[in-house]
Amino acid sequence: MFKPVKPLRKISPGDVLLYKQKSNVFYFYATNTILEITVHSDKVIRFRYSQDGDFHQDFSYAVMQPELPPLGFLNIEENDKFYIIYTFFLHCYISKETLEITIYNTKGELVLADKGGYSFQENKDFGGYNVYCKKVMQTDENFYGLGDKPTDLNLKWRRFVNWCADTPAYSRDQDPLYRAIPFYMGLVKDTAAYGVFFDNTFKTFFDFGLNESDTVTFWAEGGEMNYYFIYGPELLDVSASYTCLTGKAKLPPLWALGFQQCKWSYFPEAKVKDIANKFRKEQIPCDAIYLDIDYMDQYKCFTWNETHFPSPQKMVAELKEMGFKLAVIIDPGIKIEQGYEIFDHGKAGEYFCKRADGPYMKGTVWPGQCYFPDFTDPSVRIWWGRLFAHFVKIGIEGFWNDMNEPAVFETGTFPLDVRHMYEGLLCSHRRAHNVYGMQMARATSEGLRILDPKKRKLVISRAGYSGVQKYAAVWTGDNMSTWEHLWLANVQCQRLSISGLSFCGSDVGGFIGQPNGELFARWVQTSIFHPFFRAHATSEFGDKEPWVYDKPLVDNIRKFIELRYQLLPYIYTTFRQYVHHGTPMIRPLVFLDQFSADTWYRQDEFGLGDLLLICPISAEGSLGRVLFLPKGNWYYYFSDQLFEGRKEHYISTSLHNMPLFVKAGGILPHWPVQQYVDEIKITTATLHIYYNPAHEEIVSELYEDDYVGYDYQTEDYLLRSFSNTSKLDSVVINQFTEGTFESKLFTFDCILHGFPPIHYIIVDENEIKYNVVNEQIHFSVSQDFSHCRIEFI
Ligand code: MIG
Repeated sequence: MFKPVKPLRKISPGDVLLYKQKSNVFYFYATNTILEITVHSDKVIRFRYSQDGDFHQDFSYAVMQPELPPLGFLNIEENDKFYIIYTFFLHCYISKETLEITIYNTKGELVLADKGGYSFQENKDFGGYNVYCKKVMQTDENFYGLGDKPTDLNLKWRRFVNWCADTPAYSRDQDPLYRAIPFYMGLVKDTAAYGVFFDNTFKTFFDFGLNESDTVTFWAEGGEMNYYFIYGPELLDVSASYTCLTGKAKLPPLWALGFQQCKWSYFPEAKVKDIANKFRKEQIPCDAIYLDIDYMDQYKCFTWNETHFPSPQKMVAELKEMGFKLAVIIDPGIKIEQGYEIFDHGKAGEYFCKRADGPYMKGTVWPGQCYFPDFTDPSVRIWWGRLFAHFVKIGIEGFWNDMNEPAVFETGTFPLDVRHMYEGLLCSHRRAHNVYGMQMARATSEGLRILDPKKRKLVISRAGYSGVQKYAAVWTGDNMSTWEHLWLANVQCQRLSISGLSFCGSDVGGFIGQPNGELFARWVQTSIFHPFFRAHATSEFGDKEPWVYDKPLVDNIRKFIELRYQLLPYIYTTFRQYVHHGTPMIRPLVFLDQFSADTWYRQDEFGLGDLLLICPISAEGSLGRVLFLPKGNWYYYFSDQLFEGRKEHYISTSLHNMPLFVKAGGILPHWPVQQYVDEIKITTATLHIYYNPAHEEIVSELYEDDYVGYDYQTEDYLLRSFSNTSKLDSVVINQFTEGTFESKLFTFDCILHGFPPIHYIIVDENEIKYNVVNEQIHFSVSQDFSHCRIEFI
């Protein structure tokens, strides 16, 4: 009568029967599986498995135009047990008996080995297979990555799921959150770091030794086992290669690196102006103000509430006068309402998602009952992109994509039977869910580029899949005004950054709740080092703008926002390095010094670019803290005291300073304080030059372009490299430049830090004068100097 259901068996590939090679692609035919191995570069190898004799059509939203170095060396050999693929850096063994993969570097160190490796299990409910991959977790192996998980930086002994979710007021260790970034990095002891990018958009899982110790498993509820192995050997290289594989970001307009003020919601227009005036009156630098959903007419996308905003164009122009950009929110849900133009067009064009049997996907969000565009359809993206024409015409420059997990009030997200175009591949929401938000951001970003090809815009997105960095910046979502969330913001931004998403930040001050002044000030201090720097909050808990606190706190907050503006040339240069090389802007300590085991579990300290090391204070009433500095020597920014790296130090801090260090030998540019990025024509930048007691050469960069357009993509930029060679008796600085952009700078004011007493200074053959100000040496050089020698007494 009642038959017990047999649990479905996982099937393994079996013996290899034969193999074929087509240039850099290999096919291994085993009893139950075909394995395709593509050697993309000497460090990047793709593994793809199929069990029905053919592969799915090859397509990826993440990997579109990978920019990898050309393959240098490729060879295959075999013995009785293995096929062995050789590249310049790797030896990849494929077992003839089990199809298991084992990868060594050329030093013979084991980097990544299958433990059982690939297996699959039929998915009786939906068809296809659940696909699994099991790897050895080596002794002393540690794990990093996976996007926005609000959990300890090192992922060891934990399990995670990737399924974009609207998760307001999330808590520590909650999983999943808004993004799906199925990419992790492993660090085997200190020597060999690698990455695994599991390019599968279904719900994916990662287990780092929780289920079975000594084992890492990743699996998906559909699609193919399709992953890229990325070799380092340094973590920084792995992260950079992953970014080059899944798509580099573009440079944002410079204003988007300034301070931004948001609230749910500023309205009516008078309130917006009031906020703008307040910033200027308080002399707190700020570049952008945001409008949340209440600017719309009944929350209908691409409309205005005419009572609250009778003349948006005039308002944008007036804000512009004052040096503010305006950013507006856009949600994906389109209100079902005949006569509402967007709805009518969307319906006529068949742009909305449908359920399995034909009805529209209907769900309630802010406007009430809505339909939702299918952003996986190219024609929908084109339609959507054009809808921004009015915003662009009236001068809006920031576009904030929210609710794109997609979020639905009643059901959390779409039911799984919803259909998607998926670039013609036609699939259910099971496959399209994790890319929905990313494709909305893409539609926005590509549309804006067409509408205004000369001027960069800011696009931010809440949801995203691997590669979303091509289209948008991200923020960590609906956090809370607590000290724990300040700590989480630090860890989440480090993790996002190493997962390809450097342009990230948190809602400064916390979205939900009322921070006291100390918490707000510490949040600002942390976030001036996050590429996306925006205060945001619900209105529920009263005002949270920087000026609502006591005067000493306001002064403190102002001082640190001013520091952000002084550091803009450095942050912009670091952004350019990310855009150009894929290197993460924010770097966890282990990325700065993986050779020191002390860094493997540390998570408070982080680097911003090549020269700065920050350790935020995230405890109430803190008077100081212990921190660990990576290799090298480091100057405390506020006193020039020199600290030795690879050691723990106790740093005492009042609210007026925070652990901020500059790398010895670094040349750190500063601009004067501005109230917004284009306020003054900057013709002089300050170069803070740090003596290097270790006497090796340190190269620092300074990058300039027009800060708004795209000409930088065709050589119209200026990249300066300053090489600083500190010796016992002198320091020599040489400047080299690249690119055709004509600098707006005339001079550099140089300030020396940590130098022995000076005898004389020679710049391009001439001895020059210097001044002593507050016991520091100051001197000026022309911006095009090429050689500077500082002789000691
Ligand atoms: O259901 O637009 O994360 O930043 O202020 C909440 C209102 C919708 C969530 C976003 C938040 C935004 C809010 N939104």
